[in-house]
This record gives sequence, structure tokens and C-alpha cells, in this order.
Amino acid sequence: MKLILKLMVLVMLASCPQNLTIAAEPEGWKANPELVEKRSNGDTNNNGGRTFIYREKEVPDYQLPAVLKGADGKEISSSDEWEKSRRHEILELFRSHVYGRAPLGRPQDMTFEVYDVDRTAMDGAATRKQVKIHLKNGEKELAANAIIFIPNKPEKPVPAFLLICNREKDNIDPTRQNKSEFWPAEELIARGYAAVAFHNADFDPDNYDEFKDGVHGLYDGPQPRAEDAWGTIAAWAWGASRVLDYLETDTRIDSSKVAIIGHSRGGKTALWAGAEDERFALVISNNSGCGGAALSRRQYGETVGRINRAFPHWFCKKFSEYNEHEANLPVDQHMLIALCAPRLVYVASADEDLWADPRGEFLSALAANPVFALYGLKGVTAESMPAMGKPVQDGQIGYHVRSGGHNLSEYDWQRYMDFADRHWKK
Ligand code: GTR
Repeated sequence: MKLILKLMVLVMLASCPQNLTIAAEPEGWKANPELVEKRSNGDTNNNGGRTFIYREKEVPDYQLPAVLKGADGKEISSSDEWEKSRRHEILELFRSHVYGRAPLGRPQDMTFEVYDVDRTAMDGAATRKQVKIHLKNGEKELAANAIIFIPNKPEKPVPAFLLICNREKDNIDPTRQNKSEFWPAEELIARGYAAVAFHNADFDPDNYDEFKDGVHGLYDGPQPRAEDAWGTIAAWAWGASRVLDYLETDTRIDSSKVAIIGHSRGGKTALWAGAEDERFALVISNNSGCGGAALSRRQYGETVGRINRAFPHWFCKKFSEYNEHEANLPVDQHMLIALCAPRLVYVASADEDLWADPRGEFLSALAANPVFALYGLKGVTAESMPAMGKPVQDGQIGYHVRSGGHNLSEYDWQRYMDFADRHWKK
């Protein structure tokens, strides 16, 4: 039957006039060929002797590790089995092979100092607070800062968006003299959400210093670093959880509805924070690419080898064993998204950000669907990549690809708030 259909289509095609296009392919996003050409000719810094892949046809054949097959080879067929065994197995694989293992959860010696409270912020629309999170380990101390705006109305506890800021601090200006689309706090307030942000460097400066500064310096012992010792992304993710610890104590925040959001290296961090800490109810990855939402095995744009050479502090040491050997990884990034199930997730890509592999980000979200299905839920509700500017938001996983380059834009934020409205304000 299939063969007959195929033949019929071929006959139809053959008899069609040349200028008639047949809609044989779904009208999803495709990388702009000019941009692909430009990238393919240019960007070739250290990729372990390989050229970077920007042409879809150059993506190698790959097979993703099965998210629903346990280490003992058994199929996982219920949410119960997922929660009792497989979820933990996958989490452990990411800890030991990719991000490293945070040595502790909520630390013993942590205090919150609330200061700078202004009930008339944003022309009276919000209350601003800043919170110093004091961390101590013996004689050593570190303080990280969180900036919080809470809508004055309604007076009940509100859901919050917590941004991991990996750009300059003036992007999260508490005085609001500097307003950046990277953190549109006024827009969040107008839509009824608390806007919370912290700067990643407060927990760990973004440079390679052999893990002496930040929370590594505070907590890591004198012994040589293990292969699976936490990298900087894991340190930032751990920091996000400490901000959430504070938010849980704030009676104006509905801590059962806190979204963790980050862009690029911050997006990788948001996903890892969501995997490690199930209190985050919505996990948002904006253009997170390699080591974030994008499938490593596709090797499209930035690769495992390149990211480990350029940023030797982001992941654990073990991860560099997979430089140019992606197929040996016991996980791929769809499993990271799956670790957020059944909670809400949002993955977003940008048309010109081929370095982050938009298609690889979408396919990764799609491959996480079976885990959501165990809960009788839909993940991403598109079978193939949607068109640019056509967000898909019905299921537990939201997805969009927007026009423009690598950035966390006003458009992205509005879509994230739409998604939260849809799922949280039903
Ligand atoms: C790039 C890096 C990406 C991404 C980005 C960013 O240089 O290759 O993985 O994380 O930085 O954080 O802006």
C-alpha cells in the first residue's frame, strides 16, 4: 500500500509544472542557508581537528541513549518506576560524567539578611528587597546577593521568575536606572510575577582559577579534586537553590511556583538546577546550546570538545573524556530535560544562533516526551520543528524559535510569561 502511495506521489510530481511547489515537507524552521555558508567558512577555532558542523547533512548518524531503559536493561513503564529508579540513575550519570557533584545540599551555616526594603519601588507598583545570603564554613565566609521585586497587588503570595544573570551586573540593576531587556522586571511585575535575580559570579566567578574562589574555595577540602567534583555550572545551580531557600521563607512569594531561567551558560545552569532541585516548578533554557538543551551527539555548532577546551571550569573533569567521543557519553541532553518531568520546562532557540544548534535543542525536548507520557502528560506538542515565531505551549514543555541572534530578549520573556499564565493561572 505504502509503495503504491509513493508511486502515485512520484507520478504526480513528474506531471507537475516546474513552478508548482508541493508541500511535501512540514513548514518548520530551517537554518538560513546564507548564515550556514558563512559559519561553515569561518568559525573553526579549536574543535579537536574537526571542522564545525553547520550543514544538516553533515550531522553524523547517532543513536540517543534510551531514556526509559534502566541500567539493568529493563523497560521503565510507569512514573513510579521512573521516580524510584531510573530518574536517580540518570541524575547520577549527569553528576559523574557531566556537571559534577555538589558536595552538599542546603548548608548548615547559612543566614539571610534582608536589606534595602522599599515599598514604593517602580512608582509604587512593587516592593523591592535585597537579600544577602551569608554562607560560612569554619573561618571562611562568602555572601551572595539576591534582588527581588514583588508586585504590591494582589496582596496574596505570587509566583516568581528567578534569573541567573551571567551578564554584567547592570542588567539586574536594583535601582532601575538601567533597564535591560535581559531582565524586564517592570514587565514581570505588570503581569503579576515577582522578579528575582542574582549574579552568577557571587557564587562562583566565571574564570578558571583551579577552583579556588567562590563556593568551591568555601567548601572544597584540601584533597585533590575528584573526576566528578562540581564544576562552575554546578556551583551556579547550587546557588540558585540557595536563593530558592530564601524565597521559601518570604510570605509574599508562592514558592510552589518558582521558575528558574537562564540564558546561554545561564540556560545550561537553569536546566541543571531544575534537574538537581525539584522545587523549581518551571525550568527555562534560553539559547543554552551545547551542555544545555542541545543534543551533544549531533555535533552541530559548538561541540563537547570545544566547550571543554574553551571553558575548562564549567563541567567536571570527567566530561572532557568525551571530547570528540560524544557517542561514548552514557547520557545525552534530552535526558536532562527529562529529569524535569513532570514539571514545566521551556526550551527556546534563536534563528541566527546556529552555534547553539536550534534544531538540536528542539529534538532534545521532543526526545524527553516519553517521560512526560509516563505521567499521562504531553511534553512538547509538535511532531517536527515549528516555524519561526510560532511558539508551541500546550504541553508541559514549551518551545519556540524566534528571529534574531543569541540573546534573552523581550520576545522570549513575553513567551515565558504566556506559558506560565497558561499553566499556572488556569
Ligand atoms: C559561548 C559558549 C556557549 C555559551 C555562551 C554564553 O562562548 O561557547 O556555550 O554558553 O558563551 O554563555 O554566552
